Amino acid sequence: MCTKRGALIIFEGLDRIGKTTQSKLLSNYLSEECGILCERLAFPDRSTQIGSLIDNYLQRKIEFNDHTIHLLFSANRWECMDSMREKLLQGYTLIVDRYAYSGVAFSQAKGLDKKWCQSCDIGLIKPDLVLYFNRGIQSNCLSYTGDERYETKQFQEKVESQFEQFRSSSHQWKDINVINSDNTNMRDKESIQNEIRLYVKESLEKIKSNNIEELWK
Ligand code: DGP
Ligand code: NA
Ligand code: NA
Repeated sequence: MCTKRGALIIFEGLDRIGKTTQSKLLSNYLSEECGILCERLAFPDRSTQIGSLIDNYLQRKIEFNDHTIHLLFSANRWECMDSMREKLLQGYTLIVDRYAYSGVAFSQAKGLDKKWCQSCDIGLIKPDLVLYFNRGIQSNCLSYTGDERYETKQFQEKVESQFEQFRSSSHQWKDINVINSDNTNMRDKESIQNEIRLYVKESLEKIKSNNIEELWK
C-alpha cells in the first residue's frame, strides 16, 4: 500500500462546549477546501445495538450500575475499531467527537478507580491529535445543563477536573480555550476554527508511515 494513512483527530471536552459544531466545520473544510479524504464520527455511536443501550441510559429510560455502563461505552468504541483502522489505512482522516478520555473522565467523576477505567480502552487506536475544549480559568458564561443524565453543572465540574489529568500526560494534547481573554464571552467560531486548523495541519505533516500505535501502552 502506498497511500499515507490518515490521521485520527479527537475532539474532547465537556458537554455543550462546541465540539460538535467545530468538528463539523473542520470535516467540511478538510474535504471540501483541502481535498483531503475525511470522515467525522462521534462516540457514543448511538446507532449500534450497544449504542442504543447507552442512548436509553443517557435518557434515563434504563439503569446500569457505574461499572457496567463504563464497559458499554468502551465496547461501543471497540466495535468501531476495525472499520476505523481500515479507513485510516485507506487514507481517511477521522474526526472523532469524544473518545476514551471521556470514558475515563466521566467514570472517575463518579468515583471509579482510574486504572480500572483506563484498562478496558488499552489498545484502542492511539490518536494523532487530541483537541481539548476548555474554558480556561473558571468562567460562568457556559451552560452545561440539559436533559440527559450527565448534564448538570455539579457533575460537569467534577468531569472537568478529571479531564485536567490528561493535559500533562500526552504531547498530542492541545488546549482549545473557548472563552475570550476578557473571560466573559465565547470566542467567535472562526477564531477557534482557525486555531484548530493550524494544529491539524501540523499533525497531518507529522505522519510519516502507515504505522498505527495503540492507546495507553
Ligand atoms: P454526547 O453524545 O457527546 O453528548 O455524549 C453523551 C454523554 O455521554 C455526554 O454527557 C458525555 C458522556 N460520555 C461520552 N463518552 C462517555 C464514556 O465513555 N463514558 C461515560 N461514562 N460517559 C461518556
Ligand atoms: Na451531551
Ligand atoms: Na457532542
